[in-house]
Amino acid sequence: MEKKLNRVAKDTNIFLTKYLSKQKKTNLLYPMRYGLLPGGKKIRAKIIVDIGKIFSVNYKTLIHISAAVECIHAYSLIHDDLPCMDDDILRRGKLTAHKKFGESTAILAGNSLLTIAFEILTEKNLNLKNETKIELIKLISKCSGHSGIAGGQYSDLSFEKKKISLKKTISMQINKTGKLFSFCCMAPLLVKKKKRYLKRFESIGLNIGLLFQISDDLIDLKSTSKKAGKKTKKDLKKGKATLINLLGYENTIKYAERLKMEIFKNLSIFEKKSNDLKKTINFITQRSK
Ligand code: GRG
Repeated sequence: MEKKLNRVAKDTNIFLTKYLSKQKKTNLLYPMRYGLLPGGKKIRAKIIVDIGKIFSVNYKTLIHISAAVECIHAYSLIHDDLPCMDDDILRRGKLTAHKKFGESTAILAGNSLLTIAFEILTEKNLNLKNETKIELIKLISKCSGHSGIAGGQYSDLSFEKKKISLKKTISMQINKTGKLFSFCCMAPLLVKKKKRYLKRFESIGLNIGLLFQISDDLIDLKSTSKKAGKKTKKDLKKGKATLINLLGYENTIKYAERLKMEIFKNLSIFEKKSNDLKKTINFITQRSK
């Protein structure tokens, strides 16, 4: 599984390196590269490739869409680390973008990564009908903005040090982390016009997001900064609304097992074709960074 993940990460990085090298040279390109390329697992790209495999989508198309997703993900991490948000100094084992380049540059590099994602999806060499490109851009916009990543981040910050219900915590995590995964799960279906499966894969994506968030919270609780490449043991100190803080360790593990079973049940009709995706999901639950 890790070999295949590395392959997808490498191909996504090659695409992005080439793409950025063809851009007009500006002062923001280096900080954009810094936040985007080295160190990230590119797990969202792997999920796009795994689902693309179920529906026989062309690999080049999948990497092209993955590149756009990874730009949005990198923007969200750069902004998440800012002093006005989670105020972190370490990300992917290196200084965070604002520590390295200053706050205003980090904000602008993040903004530029967000907008370049849309540019990537409009490219002529993405061999899809304009109508499909518009559907992809609309969905990724919805998953990134106020009803997705940004909205979830707003809730996450406003929930700090408050008593928040399980329902509200799950809904915050679905927006902050789950919506981008749901885009990854639905994008190959939009490409192949398999609209009858959209709802099923939206739900799979949201559940993968929750599972991913739980493993992130477990890393914060149990891992070290050295292993994780970012500061750990922050959630409790900051009074973050997490499932572990709400349900306790044992019940969170049980909840994660139920999420995984539900995802696998939803995949059962695809039999062997979904094996790669199942392996990626197992990797998410066992990851250490
Ligand atoms: C600032 C608009 C805005 C949003 C921030 C992404 C995010 C929302 C917050 C990050 C906080 C966090 C720990 C979320 C949990 C899920 C997550 C995005 C983890 C990091 O993603 P990985 O592990 O990172 O895929 P790599 O470095 O491998 O790319």
